[in-house]
Amino acid sequence: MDRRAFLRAVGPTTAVGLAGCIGGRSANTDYDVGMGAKVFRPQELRVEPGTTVTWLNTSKQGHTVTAYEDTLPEGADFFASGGFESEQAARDAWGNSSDGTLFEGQSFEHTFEVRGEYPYFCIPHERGGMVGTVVVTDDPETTEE
Ligand SMILES: [Cu+2]
Repeated sequence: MDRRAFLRAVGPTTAVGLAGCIGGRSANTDYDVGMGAKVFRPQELRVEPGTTVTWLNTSKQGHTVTAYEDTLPEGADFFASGGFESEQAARDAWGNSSDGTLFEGQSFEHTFEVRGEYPYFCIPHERGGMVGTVVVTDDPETTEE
């Protein structure tokens, strides 16, 4: 068998195998920040302005994604799972009825337009250190500011 005939023979099989593999992976990795038992992974995410970030609860516990309102960049929108208008509203709603909780497999999205650092936390696990940061920068590949 010459090389071309060999490629024809194995080509389609290889392509199908790869496509299946990629498809399977994207189903599980179609998010930017995962939520573990008491942790956001990665803890710091760097993105360009205009990026929509997706959080996915990859654990069995319920979590929230709630911005620290006082430390948002100037002009930036507040964000919180449950769609609350303020950090206090999110805290109150969670305290009253666990509103805003993301259960296993549920996701939350927010689009970041304004450059700067966005610290956020999980209401039930804040004291356990479940906090994270989204950094919106023109140069997300660099970790130097
Ligand atoms: Cu949590």
